[in-house]
Amino acid sequence: MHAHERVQDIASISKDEIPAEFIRSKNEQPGITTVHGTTLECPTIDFSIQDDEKILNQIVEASRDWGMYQIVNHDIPNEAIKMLQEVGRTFFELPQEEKEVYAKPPDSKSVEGYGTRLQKELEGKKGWVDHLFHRVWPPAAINYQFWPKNPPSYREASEEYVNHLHKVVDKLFKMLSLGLGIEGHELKKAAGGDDLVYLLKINYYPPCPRPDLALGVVAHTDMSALTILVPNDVQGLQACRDGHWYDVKYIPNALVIHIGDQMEIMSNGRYKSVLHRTTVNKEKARLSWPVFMEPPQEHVVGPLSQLVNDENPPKYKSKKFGEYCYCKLNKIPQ
Ligand SMILES: O=C(O)CCC(=O)C(=O)O
Repeated sequence: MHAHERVQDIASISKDEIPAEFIRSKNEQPGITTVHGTTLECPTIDFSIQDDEKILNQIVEASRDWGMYQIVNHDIPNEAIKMLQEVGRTFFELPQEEKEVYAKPPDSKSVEGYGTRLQKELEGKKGWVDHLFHRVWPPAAINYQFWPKNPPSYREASEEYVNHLHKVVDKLFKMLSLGLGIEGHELKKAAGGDDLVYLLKINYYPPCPRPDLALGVVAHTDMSALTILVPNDVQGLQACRDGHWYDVKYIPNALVIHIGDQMEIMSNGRYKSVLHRTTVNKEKARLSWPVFMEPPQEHVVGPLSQLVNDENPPKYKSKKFGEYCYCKLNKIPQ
């Protein structure tokens, strides 16, 4: 492994400038393309109100019009989020060679492991971010070789967070189903049911001397059905609305929900996956913990049959999730 392949290493020796491959083209540079003076007020949904119908309507509208929203007063204890964040940060602060033990094997077809670049970028540019990916659910899909052993509480903290996550996942799938006029269990079933895979990613965005020129994660929509994310307290997430980029306000302990491509497909376009990207910070490391809720690789996903008829023909192909990912990552049309 080349010593300077990790962005964390590059960051540690970059004082005022950054290497050319991190400088985005003009149409992407956050310094030029961010709308200033407004943070995007993407919807905030309070799960603690005693009015399920109101929550349902808010989720459905936000999933249709925005594809992104934040949930507050969910049942996940702040302490569980804090522990998840603490163990992740501790891992990324380990010496580089300790992290390399978990590096994604070069010939691996899975994304699992510690790594730096995911998507092929057309101009050969790089994002200012390293990551760790590993599946956290269901138990049969877990490869503990990619779970850090240091800090020792890493596994317990991650499992604790996942235990709390199930309720939110099931509630979202149920409400999104009902919002399509179908039975509550249908959407989750169509996404893989009990085999639905939860893939945890930790993004580590080191401090960057030129946050005006670099991006963390470049503009993309998630391939998942749903993504549930918690960031640390450093601003960085941006969403695209009508072709403009806006900061998404950081709300402590909120869960950020992204509608992913598979949800857009299953709903035949009634819910929209959201185009988003991240910026980086000059002084502070930013971290985020998205969990991607994905169908198993061999599972076929397409518009739900209940939503398709002569007036509403399918707008998307049905295909195996694994094939969808292969096409997307290699920029092959779906
Ligand atoms: O860091 C974030 O807030 C977003 C991360 C993201 O979009 C991704 O990892 O796909």
